[in-house]
Amino acid sequence: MGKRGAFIVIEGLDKSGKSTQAATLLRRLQDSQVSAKLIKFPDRTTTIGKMVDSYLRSESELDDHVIHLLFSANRWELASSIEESLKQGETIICDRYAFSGIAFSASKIRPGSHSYPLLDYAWCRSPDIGLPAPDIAIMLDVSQDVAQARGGYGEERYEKEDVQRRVRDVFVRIGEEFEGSGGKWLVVDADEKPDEVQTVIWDAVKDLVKGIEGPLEKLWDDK
Ligand code: T5A
Ligand code: NA
Repeated sequence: MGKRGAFIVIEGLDKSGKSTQAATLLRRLQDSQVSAKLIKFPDRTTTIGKMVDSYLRSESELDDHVIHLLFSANRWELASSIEESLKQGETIICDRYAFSGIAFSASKIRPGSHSYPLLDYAWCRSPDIGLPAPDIAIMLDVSQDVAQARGGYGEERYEKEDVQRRVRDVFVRIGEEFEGSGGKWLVVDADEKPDEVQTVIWDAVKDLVKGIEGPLEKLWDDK
């Protein structure tokens, strides 16, 4: 049996440059004759994705539990096609995944409280248990002032300084847990120029994209 494709997730705060880096990586893989495709979450094109999109633009209100489950359902919609592509030897670059799902929901606080969580961390993690696990998650870490200076910042619901600070804290915890469960979690300084960020990313994935012998793991499958 041939090798399977690599599942590469790019995560990070808002405006950390995820989409820019994901697109550059895709071009580089295609130039190197690696079969690869780019997907992104939320996938705003599906029926569920349209509800998520409307919520993010503040055009609709949803209970916080509901929006969390919709983000996860949006990933489950694509789970079997991700598995199939990887099996066929295609590498997948994924712009945001389940880690964003936990980070943005678990960092919400109860109205009127300074730090009391609105949603339990373990509850936030649970709907994504069993999704295809990435072979590497690359976390683009951007500082607040750099992110705010970038195009489009502040247009969507979560693009506020206090939200982003709490999200970043949850990302740190998620990274530790993902590493603890045997996953690869790479934090990259995303304040740097696009080319410099890409160099670090390429270095981390260049062996993985040659294909992987081992099975695809399941996310948070700690038993
Ligand atoms: N969310 C998401 C959840 O709450 N739960 C979930 O489960 C998931 C999956 C939308 C929101 O949804 C939340 C998280 C988000 O708040 P999105 O659709 O991924 O998620 O958001 P986008 O708006 O597409 O992406 P971002 O706003 O986060 O931006 P990116 O992709 O990080 O940044 P990018 O590449 O688009 O760049 C932004 C700007 O900066 C420039 C670019 O040219 C662009 O103008 N730029 C740089 N400038 C200087 N130096 C660099 N290194 C640069 N890199 C990019
Ligand atoms: Na993006």
